This record gives sequence, structure tokens and C-alpha cells, in this order.
Amino acid sequence: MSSVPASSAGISLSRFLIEAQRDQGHIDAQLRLLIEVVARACKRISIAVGRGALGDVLGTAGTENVQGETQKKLDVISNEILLEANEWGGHLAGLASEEMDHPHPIPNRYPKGEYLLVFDPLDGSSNIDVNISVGTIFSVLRCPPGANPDEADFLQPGTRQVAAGYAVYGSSTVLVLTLGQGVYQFTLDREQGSFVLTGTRLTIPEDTGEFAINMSNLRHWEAPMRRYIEELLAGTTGPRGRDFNMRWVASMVADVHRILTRGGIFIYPRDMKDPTKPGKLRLMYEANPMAFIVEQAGGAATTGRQRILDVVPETLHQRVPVFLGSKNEVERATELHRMADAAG
Ligand code: P6P
Repeated sequence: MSSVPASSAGISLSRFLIEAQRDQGHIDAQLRLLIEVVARACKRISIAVGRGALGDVLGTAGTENVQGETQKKLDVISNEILLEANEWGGHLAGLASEEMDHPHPIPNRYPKGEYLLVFDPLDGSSNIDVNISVGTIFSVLRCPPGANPDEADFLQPGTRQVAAGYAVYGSSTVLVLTLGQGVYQFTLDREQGSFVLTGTRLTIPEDTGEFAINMSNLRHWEAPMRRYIEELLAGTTGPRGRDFNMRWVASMVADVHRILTRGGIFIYPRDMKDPTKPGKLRLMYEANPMAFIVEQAGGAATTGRQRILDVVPETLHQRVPVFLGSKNEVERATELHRMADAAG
């Protein structure tokens, strides 16, 4: 991550977006409003998450989402915050969320815009009750012209994203954003109540000594996946000739933010626990936005067999295997999978 040049130090998110629209022409007014609205919603989510046991926000909501996962109260709260914040502004034609079976149409009483917003309102929510970082992940697509969008209009490959970002609610609340021209980091100044630029053109080192994976699934992995991890675990005694460290937060946002900050490889591979699922993470609102950000930071992101951003979605809540982070490690792991496939 490059330090913020003096000329940029302390720039607010609003000023950054105005300059991206007015001076660089990277975005239009609707997209600027969209990002500002999402950022404001993330501030509200940060406040709700920060209440912890002092607010009536911990524990389960007693309901299940479309994934069949038990919803935490904060899953529902965060989803409602993002829906309510985005309905009335006239910048969206539709929204889709991990927490909702079908896309959410913009009510007829509000004007419709040109963009589609897809999000995971609170990623890693199983960590909430134990006070470990969680986050919000979002992806922005263009709505097909004139469409009153249904699910099919959302099913665009990740290369069609015009913006993506995440907020991580940790020791500080950080918003990471790409508009397709590099990756930028903003930290929430709670006294001002605004996001302030704290990192420009974040870059991921091509090599790393750190990997992130849930090792408890080892016996369920495909052979090339086991071979890759065995290479890392062999350290200086194995073919890689160096030792590796492991981290696993079980909050994708926290693991990806660490990788964006100091490098690493994050893997959630296909496993045979449930052969009907090609992985745990969802393409549209986890893999795609994170892959866009990682590639914009000079990293790589594949399914182990193809570039994530090239995957053509078939369903809104489709899952994919995820390998992302330091380019040379992602390429090594992907090459092992391709060699295994070629060997049949
Ligand atoms: P596991 C959180 O539930 C999540 O979707 C990601 O944020 C995280 O990387 C992964 O699942 C953790 O999965 O199997 O380790 O609990």
C-alpha cells in the first residue's frame, strides 16, 4: 500500500468521488451517489455492530436465509439498512442480497437508475457473537438498458463490474473501494462521521509466505489441493524451500483485507463434503467483488481452473471455489489443478 501523498492526505470519500467524476471522468453522478449511499449505510452498520452486547443486536434472528443458514440479528439489520438506504435515491434499477431469495425491485414510487447493486450485508456473521471482525461486501453492475431487472439481468460475469468494495468492521472501520482504476482505502473518522482516504493504489506482493484456508476440510479436498497445501506445510524441507505461516479468520473480508495489506493467498476450494456444491463462497457478492479488487491490486483470483471474473453466472446464489491473493501463489495452485485435470 502506498502511503497517502500529502496532497491527498485527509481527503474525504465525498471529495475523492467528486474528483473521480469531475476531474477523471471515471464515474458518473449516479455511480458517485451509489457509492456515497453504500458508504453511509456501512457507517450505520458499523454503529450497530459496535454496540455488541450493549444493543439488542447479538444472537440469532430465529430465521433462515435463502442459503438455509441461520440468520443473525445483525444479518437482518444490515440487510434492512442497505435496502432502505438504496431504494429512494434514483441510482439503482434493482438490488440483490445474500439474505434474499430474489432480487429486490425499486418501489414504483421512486425513480429508477442505471445500476444494479449486489451485496453480502454482513459477511462472517458467525463471528459476531465472539467479537471477531465482520464486514459488508458489494458489487456494482450496469442494468441492461430499459430492463425492469429480474434475476437474469444480474447474471453478468465479474468483468462487467463497474465498482466493488468492502467495509471491514474491526479495530477501525475501513472501506476499500475500486472503480476500475486501482484500489483505495478509507478509514472511518468517528468524530467527523466521514470516511477519510488512508491508502492509495493498494498493491498485493506477487509472492507471499502466508496462506489462509480452513484446514479441517483437508480430507475432503481434491488431490491437487492437498498437494499444494502439503508443499506449503513442508516448508524449507519441501519443494518450495521456505516456511509458510497460516491464518484463518473465517471472515472473508478480514482475511482478504490482511492479504490486501501484506500479501497472502486465500483459498476456499471445492470439497467433497457436499459434492452438489462446487465450494462455499458465492460468486456474485463474495468472489466477484473480491476478485475485482484483488486484480486491481495486482493480485490474481481463480476458481482453481479459470479466472473468477470470467465465470458466467447461472444462478444468483451460485457458489464457486476461490483462490485469490498473491499472483505467483494463485498461479502455482491453479497450475497444479490444471495439471491434474490434464492427467485425467
Ligand atoms: P468456514 C463466512 O461464513 C464465510 O462465508 C466467509 O466469510 C469465510 O471466509 C468462510 O465462510 C468461512 O467458512 O467453513 O471456515 O466457517
